[in-house]
Amino acid sequence: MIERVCVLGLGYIGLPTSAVLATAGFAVLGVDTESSVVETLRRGELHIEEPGLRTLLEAAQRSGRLTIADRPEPADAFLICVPTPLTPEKTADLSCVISASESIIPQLREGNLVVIESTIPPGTTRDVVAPILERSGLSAFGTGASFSLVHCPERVIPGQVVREIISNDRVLGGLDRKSAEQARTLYSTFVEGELHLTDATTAEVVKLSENTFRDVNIALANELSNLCKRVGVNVWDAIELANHHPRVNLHQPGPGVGGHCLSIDPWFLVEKAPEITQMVRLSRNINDGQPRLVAEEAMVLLRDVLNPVVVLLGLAYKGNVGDVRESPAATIREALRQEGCCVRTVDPHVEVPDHDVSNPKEAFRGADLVILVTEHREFRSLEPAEVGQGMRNRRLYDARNFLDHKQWIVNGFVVRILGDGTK
Ligand code: SAJ
Repeated sequence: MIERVCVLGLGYIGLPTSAVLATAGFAVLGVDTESSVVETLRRGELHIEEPGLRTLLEAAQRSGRLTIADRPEPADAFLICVPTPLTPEKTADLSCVISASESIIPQLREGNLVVIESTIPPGTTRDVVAPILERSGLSAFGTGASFSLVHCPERVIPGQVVREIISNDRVLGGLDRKSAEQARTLYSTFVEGELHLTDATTAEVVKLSENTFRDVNIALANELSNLCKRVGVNVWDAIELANHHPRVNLHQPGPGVGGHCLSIDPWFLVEKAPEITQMVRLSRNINDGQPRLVAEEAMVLLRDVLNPVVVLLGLAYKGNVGDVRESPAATIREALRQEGCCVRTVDPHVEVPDHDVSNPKEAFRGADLVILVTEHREFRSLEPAEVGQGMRNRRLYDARNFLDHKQWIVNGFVVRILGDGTK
């Protein structure tokens, strides 16, 4: 019977999961090794932006069942929700998963359940995490297994985490069947989607396949976008029409693929078999090339301007989130600065660093070009007349086909759209 749950890592996944578990009736110990995170949460404040998370956390804190700490304590179940970044060699950096697993060793008891929600390369649960946990003296394998070990990959999309953590189907990949079944008793208490039981390595591949599917699809959209430019077609119209086919679902082109998932996870497949994952690698490279392409197209729009001033709308990796991890905007900004541009950034969801102008009106003063990088809903209500007032040149590059271009043209803007070869 699971009553006490210890969640390791209080980021985008661990924090909402801790809160959901507490509201579902478990006694939850949320653990983070970052002291600033622990202090912020103990004050009842949030260190990340996610719609609905504040309300969820307040409910968890009101329940009195959520405690925040900097180290684990004995529990019935341990959930590892720590990041797995990419090394410079484009392999998984498992150091957080390893240290979280090691921190459980002294707490592990017979009958415990350990779940890894972090995204990991195939084989990690069995070959890396299990041997670490067995240093406790308990056994993970075979008929003598004395604790359960499961990979249950998180699948929530930033921006809709609070809803999806409950509504999404989950894959429970156990080291053995008993492990997967024990995980089912925990997840069935708060997941409304279906629970699919499988083995740990299959679950690892499933998770990586999901994000790779999306990354490859976006790479195709980006390649088509560049082709459309060449042949004088508007890619947005072409994709919209193609998607009327009952078996076609092309994704959207854009300034690049950011965030902590799509831009990283496909490499975990490549790392395991570089010679047979060529499409995965090519797609990654295509998507990684998009920010540079945006910068190049911006420079074409600025070729007659001396000392150009550019305003980037958006620093976050996608619309309506405050997450800047792996954001294409940072690469675009850097590339434009290298070209000699003065670059300012406006982002209502992100605390923009000091050297940028965070007051939108100030940002546009004397500028030559506005680039829409991130599709934040706030940018739709920008008034082109107001934006253009202080600008030196009224030019707009929309890398997401997001703004109401007619309004901008009426107000004297020269407008270019990524992937639109008709202009
Ligand atoms: N993007 C495009 N074109 C599109 C869709 C997205 O250029 O058509 C870009 C976005 O602008 C963004 C990046 O891709 O920069 C990734 O955004 P996303 O919304 O596709 O996904 P993430 O990274 O926020 O979340 C993904 C989700 N995975 C899938 O949908 C298969 C989510 O369900 C996962 O839980 C999450 O990765 C994760 O944590 O792995």
